[in-house]
Amino acid sequence: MSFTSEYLAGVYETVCKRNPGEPEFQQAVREVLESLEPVVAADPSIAETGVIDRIVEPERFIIFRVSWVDDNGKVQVNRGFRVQFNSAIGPYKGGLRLHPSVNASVIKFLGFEQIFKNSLTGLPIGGGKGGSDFDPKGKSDGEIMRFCQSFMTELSKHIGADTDVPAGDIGVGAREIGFLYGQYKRLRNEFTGVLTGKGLTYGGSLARTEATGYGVCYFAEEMLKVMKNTDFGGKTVVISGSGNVALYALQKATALGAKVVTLSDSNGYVYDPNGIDFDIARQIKEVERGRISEYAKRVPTAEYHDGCRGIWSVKCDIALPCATQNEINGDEAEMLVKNGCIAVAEGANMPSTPEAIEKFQTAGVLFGPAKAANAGGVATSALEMSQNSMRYSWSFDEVDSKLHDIMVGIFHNAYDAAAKYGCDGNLVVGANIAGFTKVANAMIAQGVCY
Ligand code: NDP
Ligand code: 2IT
Repeated sequence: MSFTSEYLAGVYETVCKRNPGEPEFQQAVREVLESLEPVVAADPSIAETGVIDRIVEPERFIIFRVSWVDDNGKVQVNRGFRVQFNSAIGPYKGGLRLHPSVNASVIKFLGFEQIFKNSLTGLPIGGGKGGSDFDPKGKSDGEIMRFCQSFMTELSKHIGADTDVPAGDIGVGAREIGFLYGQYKRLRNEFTGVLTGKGLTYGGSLARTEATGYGVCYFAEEMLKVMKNTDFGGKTVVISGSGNVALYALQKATALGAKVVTLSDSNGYVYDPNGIDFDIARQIKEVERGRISEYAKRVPTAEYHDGCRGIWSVKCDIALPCATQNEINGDEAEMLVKNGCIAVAEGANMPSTPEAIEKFQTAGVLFGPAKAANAGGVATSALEMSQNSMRYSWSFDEVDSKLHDIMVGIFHNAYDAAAKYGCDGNLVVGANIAGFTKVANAMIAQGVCY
């Protein structure tokens, strides 16, 4: 698709010139700008505020060296990042990703998406993201700790409970948040809610571990109910990934009456026609930190297939991609459509390529975009921040019930915004417009300050 608005075309051209060789960031910006066409058409004066020109440029981007000593006494060097993208509606908020594929483009795409996602939650959080090209796979606990301590030694200069509050993402879970938190506290001598996803003994929130996966299912449940008058009951579900988001999406989809037949990692996928057993999968992935191939060794009805992309050829009613960006391309989307898939809700960030989204939407497949469908994780992080401020903890059911209401609210916010701008049922457009509007209004009200 090319832009109808010359103004938006110009903004996109500037972004591409300013961020050359950053395909993921350009892809994320392009999708949002395309969604804003009806907003600009309805109110061309928005160009004069410069708000769209400003929102695509990070407020601050920090890049730093992270050196640490491995178990053999050898010095290792990684690169650390934190993008503080937008603070119009609250302190910067977003996860930290540790994966060898992390670079400036990946961090900026994630930080940009986070602005709109966080706005959609209805809670006062700005957009940020960070991480490193450090590969946690095969590292000892000691190596992970030394890396995290070195990473936080620099990051601590830039964050704070009212400034920027990081959390987990790929490769960052409870263990890493613990090491990061310990180092921050040691450097600052401050017990404060500077990170979320903390352990329950030191300020963490009940249900944060489950929140992203549960949230995807709550969002999908509302989308199925409102747009197709159906639910998860009796449906076959394909879930990709086998990390934090995938595992808890599996648990909730199963509880809602669906049969989840797959999980994957970057090496391959498992298929179990009887439905994947949550307890066994969690034991292998969360407790033993093993590979998903292990599942097929323990469960006789399951088969393991080498190569993760074959997962999209598995016949299903609902697909929940929960691994990584661009994991479903146009051909794979077409396969899902041909096999009768009726709904896709994105647990991962930007897992569908633009071609895949187009295939889903053209075929009438319900499509819940990441920034709406996976916002439950960061929403619950914001609930953790509230609990830390109050020095109080809510029960699991209290947090889960707020999460449920937030996800239902996000669906309706996106659905209504799409309808208002004549794009009925297009939740990509709806989520982008609804997320944008709140941030843009705050930026305009605060003047040209960045
Ligand atoms: P985890 O590290 O817990 O799990 C990541 C999973 O994705 C693993 O199974 C991993 O397999 C797989 N994966 C990672 N990279 C690739 C790749 N290049 N190709 C294929 N598979 C891959 O991360 P999360 O579950 O936390 O995150 C999953 C997705 O959800 C990410 O896109 C993240 O940004 C998003 N997300 C996470 C939230 C959270 O609260 N944690 C909130 C909102 C979104 P392997 O072990 O082989 O690498
Ligand atoms: O992509 C995301 O929303 C996350 N990784 C969660 C961020 C957070 O601050 O909880």
